[in-house]
Amino acid sequence: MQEIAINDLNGFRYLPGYFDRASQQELLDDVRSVVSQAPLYQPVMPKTGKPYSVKMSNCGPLGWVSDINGYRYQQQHPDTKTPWPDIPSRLTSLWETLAPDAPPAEACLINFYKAKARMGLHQDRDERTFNAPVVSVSLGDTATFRIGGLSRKDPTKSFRLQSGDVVVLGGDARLAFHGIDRVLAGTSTLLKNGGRINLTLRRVNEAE
Ligand code: MD3
Ligand code: FE
Repeated sequence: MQEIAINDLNGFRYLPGYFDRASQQELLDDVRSVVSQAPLYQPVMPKTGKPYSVKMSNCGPLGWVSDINGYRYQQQHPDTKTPWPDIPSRLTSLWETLAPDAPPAEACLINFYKAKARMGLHQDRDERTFNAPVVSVSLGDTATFRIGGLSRKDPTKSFRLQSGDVVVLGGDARLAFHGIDRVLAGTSTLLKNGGRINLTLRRVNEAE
């Protein structure tokens, strides 16, 4: 376990190789089961309706969605209108291990990146509480991840996130600007047709 200080932000933990290959395969099977019930959909940006390059789904009581009207957490899949599947037990266990003081995770966002997909620099601030950390798992092709400070203008550092790596964003890092610059195609054999999956577990509401 290592904790890396970035731009004086505490609470960024980078856990390379947290999941071995067998565990990555099990997580992938979990993701396939979720996506068979809650298919990946194409989110679009509020106001402009421009599609993201990333496709998304969710599991848990709440899911993060973005459409022409805005970003929000909601209980139903935007296309099928049915509740999101449960968070697989392997991921609830991960949350309990890495966020032991936090109430249960309410949302697990699934991001799917094909080779050319990216995610611009942003903050995760659609939740109603920032006390709990965000826990993120990477599967499939390696990506270059960028993280800065609490202001968009702050300097950034970039890291490679490989299949099986876990990142925990707590403390001040919870509101750090971050994004995915690019996916390095062909760097993993986990996904037969390539691409990258990122799972982010989040608490949305204040503890009851
Ligand atoms: C730093 N996902 O879903 S994961 C997102 O790889 C998101 O798909 C990226 O940013 C991805 O919002 C990055 C690592 C990550 C996740 C949440 C964070 C880094 C973070 C929240 C605060 C600061
Ligand atoms: Fe984010």
